[in-house]
Amino acid sequence: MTDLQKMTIDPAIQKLLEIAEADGIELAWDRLEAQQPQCGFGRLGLCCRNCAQGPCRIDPFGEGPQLGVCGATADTIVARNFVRMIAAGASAHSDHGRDMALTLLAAAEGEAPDYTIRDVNKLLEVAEFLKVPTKSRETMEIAKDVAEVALAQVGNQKGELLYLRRAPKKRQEVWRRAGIAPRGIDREVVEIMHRTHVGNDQWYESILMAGLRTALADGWGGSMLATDITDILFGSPVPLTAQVNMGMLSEEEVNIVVHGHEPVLSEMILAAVNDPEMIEYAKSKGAKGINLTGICCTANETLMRQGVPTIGNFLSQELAIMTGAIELMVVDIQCIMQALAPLSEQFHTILVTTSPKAHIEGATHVEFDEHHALEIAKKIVKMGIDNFPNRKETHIPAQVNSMVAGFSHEYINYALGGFYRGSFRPLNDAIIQGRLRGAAGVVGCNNVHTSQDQAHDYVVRELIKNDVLVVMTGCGAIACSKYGLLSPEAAELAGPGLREICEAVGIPPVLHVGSCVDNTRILTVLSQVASEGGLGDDISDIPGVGFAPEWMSEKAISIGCYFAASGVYTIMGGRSPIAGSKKVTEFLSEGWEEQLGGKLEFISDPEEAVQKALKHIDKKRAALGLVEYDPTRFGQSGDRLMRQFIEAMDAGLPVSLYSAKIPEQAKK
Ligand code: XCC
Ligand code: SF4
Repeated sequence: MTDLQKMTIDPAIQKLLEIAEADGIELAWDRLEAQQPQCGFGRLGLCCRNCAQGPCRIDPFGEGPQLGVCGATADTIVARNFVRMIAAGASAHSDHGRDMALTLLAAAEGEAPDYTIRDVNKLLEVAEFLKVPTKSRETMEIAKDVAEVALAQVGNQKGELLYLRRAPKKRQEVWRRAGIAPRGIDREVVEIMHRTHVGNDQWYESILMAGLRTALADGWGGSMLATDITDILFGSPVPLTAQVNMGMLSEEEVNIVVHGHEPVLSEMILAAVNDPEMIEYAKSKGAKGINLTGICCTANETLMRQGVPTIGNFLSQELAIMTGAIELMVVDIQCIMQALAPLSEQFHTILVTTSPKAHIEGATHVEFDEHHALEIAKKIVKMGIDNFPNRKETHIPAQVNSMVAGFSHEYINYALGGFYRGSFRPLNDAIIQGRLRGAAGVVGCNNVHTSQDQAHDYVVRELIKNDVLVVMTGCGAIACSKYGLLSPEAAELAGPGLREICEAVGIPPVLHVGSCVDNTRILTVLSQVASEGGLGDDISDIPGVGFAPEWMSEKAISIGCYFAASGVYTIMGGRSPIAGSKKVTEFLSEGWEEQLGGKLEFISDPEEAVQKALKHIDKKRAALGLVEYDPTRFGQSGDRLMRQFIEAMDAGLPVSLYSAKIPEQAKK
């Protein structure tokens, strides 16, 4: 591996890294080097700063101190640090969910005129889950109640979250028995902060179970509400084609980039750049038009609903500015590097922060307010246009890849079951027959400790080769789309059984199901698969696994834990933040598996991770009494529609996979 390959496998980023090196521009990789050696105690989870008698550090080699000043053991300290990560991650997702609910409320009350209900069916479905009456009521009345119940869920104090009932009955029982059915979203997070305060919960098992309860409040609470309300406001995604990577920046147009997580902002920026007046204004400044692209999860949101191109994932953000082609980058919340502010000063790029919760020193702050959404969005876009004449030399890498995005759980159901009878039956049957060995969710970030995208790419290729259907979200989905794995052609890389299904149903072997909060779509799919029959009656019976090969954020820890608590064997790549305690490490694995049927393990070697995952899938198949997976049994089919679709994509035609127009377009 060359030095560049050790940093990223993305050729576009490699090219920009060379320029950075030549120009002496400092990036995350350089700052990582400057950080060496990183604190060994912190790395293992063995440093406690929870009170002013510390910081206390436990010697992992058993020679130095084994107890903190208060007597806390390594196990307690590691567990406390870990659940605080869960609490932070769950807060991020759930606060996002709260803001979506507040936007829905404002829209329903007529106070946010730029938002409307784009998916009434989804509203009705959610209303039912939230016990909001719908019969002979106006849409906006229902929407108002849904928003209010959603907000009440966030602040709920007693009982259980309503969405838990979406899980298989058996799973709900598991949670109740373990005492981890979450009561309210805010309550669980607050309780973690309380528990981990000095002198409180000091038994690692009890701390970690409380952590799971908080993670569940995220997965089956805050994040699930965020996904549902986003679908209500902006429409449930259906498959569409889109383009990804830096080559989607334009030499001739004003480049506006959205980065962050909340579609409330990015959807309005999209509306603003499509405004004819704005386009005319851009032309008056010498540009050919306005080009909107995105980074990270807000990009995933607009990608899967409107096909807005994505130019990169987490580790691409600094390099995007370095192209010199971005007039304005507008950010909202989460995963935005502070380094963007000083970096953008070295170029002509204007960095605009918009959230009252996410200011960056040196950036321009234009506070977003959903009550005047479009007006503010236009103001921001205009700032970008005005900056176009300041553009200097650009370095836009040519890399572009095609992909299909937009597989909501509703759509997977519909695609598999056909037009008239949406159902997960075909998926279950495929697993039962062994055409599919199993299914996997591969999600999560980039992490500067490992080569950007490499683990995502490796894990996904191996899984599909072994006939494991993969669903992806977040930066992982962006990673693999850059290498063509989310396009229909990738069926060629799949094992024979999976390839056959891809061709028959017309889907890629890797499905993009959305942003990080949309990991809840995977929970919904798993629940429906479990209820469909033939694969046991709980999520933990399904031959499936979860992966976060390049995780770095606290949100990823919360996600990993709610998957484990939902019964999924979940593997996190990179370094283990609990390595300082053998007991904690074992408890998350064997301990949780015994109680919950799911477990969480940190495995840094992707090869080992894949082998363990396949073994687990086979173990679950055997437990269900299914035929042993045999790759030679399937794979004789072909499909005309699929080939036409691929041709149309190659010709650069903007086609939807299920559009009736495909055949004619493909013929041209
Ligand atoms: Fe952030 Fe969601 Fe991680 Fe990407 S994947 S770096 S959390 S943007 Ni969620
Ligand atoms: Fe040290 Fe205990 Fe205070 Fe942590 S809580 S800093 S271990 S004294």
